Amino acid sequence: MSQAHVATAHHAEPGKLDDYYQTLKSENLGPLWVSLKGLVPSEPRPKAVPHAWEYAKVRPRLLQAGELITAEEAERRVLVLENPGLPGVSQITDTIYAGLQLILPGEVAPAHRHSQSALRFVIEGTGAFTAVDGERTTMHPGDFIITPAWTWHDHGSAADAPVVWMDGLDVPLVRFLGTGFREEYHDNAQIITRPEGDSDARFGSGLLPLDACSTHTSPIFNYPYDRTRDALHRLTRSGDPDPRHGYALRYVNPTNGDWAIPTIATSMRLLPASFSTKPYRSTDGAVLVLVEGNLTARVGDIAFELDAKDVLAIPAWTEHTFEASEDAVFFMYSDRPVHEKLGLWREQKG
Ligand code: GTQ
Repeated sequence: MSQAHVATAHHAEPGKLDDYYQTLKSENLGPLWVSLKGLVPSEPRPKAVPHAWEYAKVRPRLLQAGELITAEEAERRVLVLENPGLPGVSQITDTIYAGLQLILPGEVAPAHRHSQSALRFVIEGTGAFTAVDGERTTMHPGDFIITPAWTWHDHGSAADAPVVWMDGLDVPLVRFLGTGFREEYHDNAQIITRPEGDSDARFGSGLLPLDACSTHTSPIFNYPYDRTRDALHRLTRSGDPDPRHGYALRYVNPTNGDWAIPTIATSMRLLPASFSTKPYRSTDGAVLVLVEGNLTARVGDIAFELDAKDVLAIPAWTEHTFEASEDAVFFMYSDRPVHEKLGLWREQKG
């Protein structure tokens, strides 16, 4: 090896190096050797921490909001689930937004549209509706409803009791990319142009209109819980549950086989009574909503006892297991499609 290739250690005087860094800073330059390991980490280091929100504790806070402000005044009367590791940025994980939205009988949450994609997962109550692009769908607990990016949407309620659903949006991702736009509709509620069930008739039965094209977001508006639940229970009659995911089905865009929302993976899972999953982690950070039963979730080194309607944040690349004492059904969503589309998704089976 020639002399020129032999690395030699330079021990600059400490003051000199600091002066040099100050000069670099003033000239909008930075020494990569100081930041390299942080910029290119050996593995993901999410800022989010494992955390659970007990519905029994959040519900009274939502009802309090219902006494203090109307849905119309608030535009969206939502309590944002803020991860303790990410204070003040409205994020439940490093890339996902989650909130619980309350609508009371007779209220309207005015129509608007935005670049962010949204999902609604109904937690409590029947008879509220959301309208998207001229069609309404009535909400039932466990329904998974889609508001595609840049579609007009308003919410209302013909129920006789409070209705609460979870909002899941790709807000942090759109913020990071700087691609967010929003517009208000000229009226509170949009004009209804199609009968309820229209999108289901066209796209929701394993059939497509003859000339249907591939769409970014699934054209199925509402994936009703009774069908999802029935499918999961029928799975249990043949074949064993997956050791890490239990009986698991993903919501699909029927026009192209992709996830139902291009930026958000959504799935529903059933763990049979006394089933425990094997350790698992993946690069996507996830949100879990328990629909039925009880669940012991171990995420990193924290154990959570979840009851129905509780919400759990599972940070990216954090090993977790689930244990069900009775049959448990839970909804999950994550940023997995974005990882997959960019060739970044990884999983590790412990
Ligand atoms: O219902 O349109 O939780 O635009 C956050 C932003 C709900 C909505 C949220 C929104 C909505």
